[in-house]
Amino acid sequence: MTTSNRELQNWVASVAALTKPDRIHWCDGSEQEYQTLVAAMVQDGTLIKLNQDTHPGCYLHRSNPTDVARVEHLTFVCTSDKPSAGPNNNWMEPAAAHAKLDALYAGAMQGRTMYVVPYLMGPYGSPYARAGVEITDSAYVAVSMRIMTRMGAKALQHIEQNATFVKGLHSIGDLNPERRFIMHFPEELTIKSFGSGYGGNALLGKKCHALRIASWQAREEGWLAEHMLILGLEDPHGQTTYVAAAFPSACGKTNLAMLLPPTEFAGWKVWTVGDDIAWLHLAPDGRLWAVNPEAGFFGVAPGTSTKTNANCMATLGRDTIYTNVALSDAGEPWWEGIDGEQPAGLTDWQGRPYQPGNGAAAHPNSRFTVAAAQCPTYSPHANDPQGVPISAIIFGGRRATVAPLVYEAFDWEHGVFVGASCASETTAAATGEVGKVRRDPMAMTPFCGYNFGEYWAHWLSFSAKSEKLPRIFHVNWFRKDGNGRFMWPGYGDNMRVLKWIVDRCQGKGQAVTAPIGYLPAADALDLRGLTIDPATVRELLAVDAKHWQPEIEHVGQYFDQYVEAIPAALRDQVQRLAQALKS
Ligand code: SAT
Ligand code: MN
Repeated sequence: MTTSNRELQNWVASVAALTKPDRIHWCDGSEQEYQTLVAAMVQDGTLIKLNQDTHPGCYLHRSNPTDVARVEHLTFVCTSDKPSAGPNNNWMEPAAAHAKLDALYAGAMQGRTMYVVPYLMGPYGSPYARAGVEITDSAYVAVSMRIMTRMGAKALQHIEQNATFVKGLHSIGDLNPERRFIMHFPEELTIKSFGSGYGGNALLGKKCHALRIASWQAREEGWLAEHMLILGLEDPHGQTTYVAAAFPSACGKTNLAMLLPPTEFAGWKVWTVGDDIAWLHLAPDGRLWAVNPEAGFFGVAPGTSTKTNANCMATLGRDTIYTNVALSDAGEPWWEGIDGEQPAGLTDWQGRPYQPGNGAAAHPNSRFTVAAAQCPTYSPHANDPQGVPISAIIFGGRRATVAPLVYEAFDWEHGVFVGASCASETTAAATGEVGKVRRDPMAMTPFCGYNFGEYWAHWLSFSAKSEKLPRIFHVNWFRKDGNGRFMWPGYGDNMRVLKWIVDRCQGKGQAVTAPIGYLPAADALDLRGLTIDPATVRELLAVDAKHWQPEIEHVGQYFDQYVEAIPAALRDQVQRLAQALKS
């Protein structure tokens, strides 16, 4: 395979001249190609074949132990002027960044195969779909891209017809964390990633293209590229309400996207459109429509079980690549929180006989890579070219205190403020301290490809363009009591909160007005069948000025670092809330 696209030809030739691979392989995305690459990786030990009787088509990959998560401190946005990247990004001058990376790429693919991986983000035939080509020296990346994106010959055809594509160059290098960089050049639609084979650093269609580069393009072109799941809630009359929800990595997006309603919600169905990324466009009807640019799930394994996410467990039954989970004697994948007892004779994620003293058997950020089409609740509209119409946007994070279970913003502008003032406790999805509260606006802190101040202004600009924008909500499933226990059961029971959100979108659901927004009125949440103390429910919905005053002060200080980029409307929101909390 090769291409008639001159720019692509020239780029591949120049990368080959720099990196000096032994072979060049153009990926066609076929099943046969996938099987050939997998067989070669089983041969060389990159993949371990799992028990094919119980887990047909499933494999385990163990990454380098220093390469198990995104590396935010090594991730850069290289715009020609520094303020465009904003205080929310690491910045490097583009020419210096290219020089630094090109020196690392020189000869880096000697003895290796260079894979040319054309891919499409978004449904085939969608006006919103965007193409990219990733050049990589990792067969694991090539096969993962086949699961996560629409990869191969059809994507190349799209490039040949539409000409523009994002250029992503990736080499695992020698996996030395000292020589690891994830660089973005949004003005050149280019990504350069070196020294990591881990998902978010190496599968360039995902965070690098579909969020960092796409968010830049979205601002220029008037749409939104967001770190959001998309789901449809079908009521017993067959009417489906679509919502998009932004939570930081490893805060339950995959679980919410595949939610199984409690038995009290007979007749309700949840449809999964996406679990991580949404591209949102204002349509001629004034509504915001969403497509999921991805075709697969790269989800967190630990904690996934029949109890927490039965649909996900069903999705994972076959044709899944696991990364950094533990391995049982029977050749089956295992992780903390999976169903059943911990089997004897486990091998941990580093390939050692499991010993409690070595930490968890599966890495806390161990992952599965699986085609979305395998999900039993995969929406029949997930491939619709125009996407699905969004009625509600939900922001959230992991907060032991402060944020109540759910509240609704007063209007779009207030909703943008709610999103911009989000915070969450950090997780194992990125290297660094876990459990530390940090501001994470719209769950985009690691993913916005430009200055957050301009990003919020872009969000705010939508209210002038339509009167049919989604309502905006904030949720927090992670409130803890004085003993450090979660107060809300979460998982399937989150349906109770989603139901109130659907009710609000339909002009029903009762609410009371609080300084921070509209909260569910007493009895407005459907808690039938749930054993929960009424005092706990009151506590979950409480807005405590004692907690909110320092919170709003912190938000104000956080906004200060954006100096003149911060929209006046957000400053006004800080003032308004501070006032309202006093009275
Ligand atoms: O590593 S990824 O960015 O792909 C997953 C995540 O952290 O959200
Ligand atoms: Mn994510």
